[in-house]
Amino acid sequence: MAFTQSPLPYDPGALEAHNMSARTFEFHYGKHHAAYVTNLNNLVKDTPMADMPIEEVIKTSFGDADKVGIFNNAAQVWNHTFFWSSMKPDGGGTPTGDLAAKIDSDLGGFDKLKEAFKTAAATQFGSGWAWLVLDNGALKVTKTGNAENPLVHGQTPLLTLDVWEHAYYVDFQNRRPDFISNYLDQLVNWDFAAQNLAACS
Ligand code: MN3
Repeated sequence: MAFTQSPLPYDPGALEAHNMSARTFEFHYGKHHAAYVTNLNNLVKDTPMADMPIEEVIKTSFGDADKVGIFNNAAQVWNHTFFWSSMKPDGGGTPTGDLAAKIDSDLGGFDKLKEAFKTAAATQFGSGWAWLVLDNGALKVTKTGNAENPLVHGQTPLLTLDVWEHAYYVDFQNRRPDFISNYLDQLVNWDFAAQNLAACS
């Protein structure tokens, strides 16, 4: 059974008005994400990992020197699928309900969360990801390098932003801080984060 690339949750041109172009999706979804799926399938072919849920492949291969390639590709497949759902057309705005209340109690409010997220995303040196996670029942903003993700640290991801250069170079060139602000202002899908939080309770 081969791993497959999840369909985008919206049209590849759906975020054009919010500064993420169809051209970005042509490469980021159509080339980068697709290549991770192809690579993963080639690496696990005819091994027990080919039949594991992808989360198990990620957790099992993490930290295993012989399985670095499997980990990198499996995690990147998962991370990108999660990233597409972390955005939506007409995103941005403010969280509501239980998520908003938890942001207030755990992180000191929405403005503090935004600042922490901007800092994490901007200071991830080189390639990686910024995350909002649930860690031992509390919200936390984190960053990871390359393909690493919160699953391998026992955390539950609620939201992510890809800060690999390929994620923003087409639309923002070298201006990562502008890409981060645009994500928070116009793209982020707080409903997705709220659903992921609700699934934990
Ligand atoms: Mn990427």
